[in-house]
Amino acid sequence: MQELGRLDDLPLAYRESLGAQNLVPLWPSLRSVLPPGTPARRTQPVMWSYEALRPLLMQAGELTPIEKAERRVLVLANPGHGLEKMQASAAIYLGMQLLLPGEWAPSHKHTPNAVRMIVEGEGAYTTVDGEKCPMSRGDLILTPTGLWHEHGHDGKEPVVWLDVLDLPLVYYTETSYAVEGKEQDVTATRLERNYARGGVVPSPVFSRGSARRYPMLRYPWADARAALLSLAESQPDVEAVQVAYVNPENGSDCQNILGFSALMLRPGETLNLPARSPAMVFHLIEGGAEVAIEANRFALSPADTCCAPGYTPVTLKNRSASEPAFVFVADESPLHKKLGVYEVRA
Ligand code: GTQ
Repeated sequence: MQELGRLDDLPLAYRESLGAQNLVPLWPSLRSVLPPGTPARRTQPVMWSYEALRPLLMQAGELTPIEKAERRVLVLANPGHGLEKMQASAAIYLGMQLLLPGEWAPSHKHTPNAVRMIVEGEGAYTTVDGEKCPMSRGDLILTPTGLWHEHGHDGKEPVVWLDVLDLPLVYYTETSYAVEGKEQDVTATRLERNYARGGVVPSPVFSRGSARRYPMLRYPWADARAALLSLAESQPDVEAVQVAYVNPENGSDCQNILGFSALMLRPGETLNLPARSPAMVFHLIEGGAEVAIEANRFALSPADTCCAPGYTPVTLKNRSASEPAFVFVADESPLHKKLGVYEVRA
């Protein structure tokens, strides 16, 4: 490849004249903004151990009252981006949020999309757009862009969940903002049971009103887990036992920017994922798994989380020969597909 001219090849006076008019020569930077073959990346393979972070999260519960935090969250930050950027990858933000019994995280809405993957504890709920969504281990609750949401807790134990947001991307595009609201009335009944039977959905034909953009806000783990087990049983040859969290009205990704799925690793299974452009996040719900990314071997126990950069093959291994392992996966594929940059490399 042709070597290009460097900045210090240019006379100082010329560079100063360019700068004075807010002009920059492209050629000294051309190879860095358009690197050959594979993108430059900041996202590093990183793992966050739940056992290691949990005491610090509980300590935050003692140090900072909820009124002083609004959202009591420890952000899972990728050092490759700089911890202060609060990014797991280019588009993904991850945070572990703690709500103690009796606490309330007040209502707001914002432009970034969020989901919650419940990690531990019973009795908390998120009210989204007037719909009260109870939280149990493994449930996925959506709080899509622009919908009011607040968190409450009527139980007795600390409740922790993993927040996954597209905040880095929305912030980068200078479209990130929030609006504070007042406590929501619970006005909507929970609609998720309407979609619990695959293949039949509420029909709009004889009733007025159009389908909501986000018809399903809570995806119970019991249903996703049962779907994985029946998939594994009915299609023993299927390459990956995986279900996607989709809009049940039209089968599209459940949110606009990030994609979400659940994966079952059969006892003893090794799953080789090809290098794809989107970065990915793995959060272990149940069992034991090893995630191999380049030279890294992350041994995940329940509630551990790790991330993998894009354009990198990943190998997932069930560490048990007798029990299945269940993994929650978040990735940037809806974004890449919409942008037209999605790629799978053989
Ligand atoms: O629960 O609404 O981790 O607004 C970051 C921003 C959680 C939330 C986060 C948020 C929330």
